[in-house]
Amino acid sequence: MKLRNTISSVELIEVEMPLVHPFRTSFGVEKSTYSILVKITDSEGKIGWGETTISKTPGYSSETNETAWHIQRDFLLPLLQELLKSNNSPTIQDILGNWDSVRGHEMAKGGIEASVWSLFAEQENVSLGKLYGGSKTQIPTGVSIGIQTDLDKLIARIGSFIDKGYQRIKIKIEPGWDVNAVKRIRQEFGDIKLMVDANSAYSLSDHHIKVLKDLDRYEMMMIEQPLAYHDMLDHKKLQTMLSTPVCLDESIHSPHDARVALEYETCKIINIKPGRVGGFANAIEIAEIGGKDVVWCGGMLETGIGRLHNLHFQSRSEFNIPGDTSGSDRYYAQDIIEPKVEVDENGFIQVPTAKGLGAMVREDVIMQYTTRSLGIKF
Ligand code: OSB
Ligand code: MG
Repeated sequence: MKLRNTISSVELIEVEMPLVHPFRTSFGVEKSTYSILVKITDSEGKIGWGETTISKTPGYSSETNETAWHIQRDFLLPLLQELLKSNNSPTIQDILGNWDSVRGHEMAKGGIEASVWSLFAEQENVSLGKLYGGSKTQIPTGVSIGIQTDLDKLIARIGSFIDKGYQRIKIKIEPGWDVNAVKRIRQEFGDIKLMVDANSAYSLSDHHIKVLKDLDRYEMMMIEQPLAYHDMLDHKKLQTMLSTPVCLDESIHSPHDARVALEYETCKIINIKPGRVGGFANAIEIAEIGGKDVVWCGGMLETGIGRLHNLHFQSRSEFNIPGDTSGSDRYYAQDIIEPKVEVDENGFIQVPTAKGLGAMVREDVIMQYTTRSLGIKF
């Protein structure tokens, strides 16, 4: 696929969206989501939207809203402008290749890349899901639940999501909030689809290995990123000690990382977050490398724009494991898209079929949450 009409402008819009519940993980508490939305307009006035899925602090990833703003404004957009002077109908691969001189900064790249896919869908008059190679009409989904102040609150919160239909429960864990929580969940809810995400809070110390082996007895779907955020070796050792599949999140930044992790049996499962791997072209490649039962789609508490992109991506056939894409209400009092994303009583989300993102972007609502913006004429 190639760009049909040339790009006339790109706007970076940083938003701060308050979460309805603070989200506590082993690396900190998030009270709001900070995203850089990317609005790309072509010479016919067609508009694409992307979301840069960064946080305020470098606790999950080394990127933050400040680093992404800097890299997008000072490097990625000038490089894109330069490319368009010599090639006015680039492909996604041309755009990514042109950014090779910028190392890392996957999320900064992914936000702009997503806006180009969205513009392609508008120009081609097709749904974004189709461009992402998907054909499913609905996707199975789950919810990721933060660390709570006590176990009763955790049980109540899980109960409310099970009542709403969510197919799978993921809880965040850290030393001191792990085996006790999982044991209680199994007592209260029996054999629900359950998994834990440690966000790198454990090591291969004797004490932690004991905890991880205790967790192994609860027949969970997987344990996500228990060890260091950049590790590929200790997770491999850990996987040989556990029957529960190890899932990598933070350690995977590219299709190459995914190949290393799977070929070296560092993990059995990969959480694909399109932003973390530099956008949807890489995310698709990883989905193809892993296939069914191996890959699933995570989330970064995205606003409606990133959520729609993830939804379309998950209409691909590989996604049979319920993901972390929850309904808009689970995150925000008011989403920036209409209609908002909803999970039905069987834990499925319908994939929009209309062209492009398949929902309306509420720029008036975006304005209420905007903390800064920058328009660049191409
Ligand atoms: O580790 O998967 C994670 C949110 C922010 C940062 C990291 C993670 C998460 C989640 C929430 O687990 C997923 C979501 O609901 O979007
Ligand atoms: Mg994770």
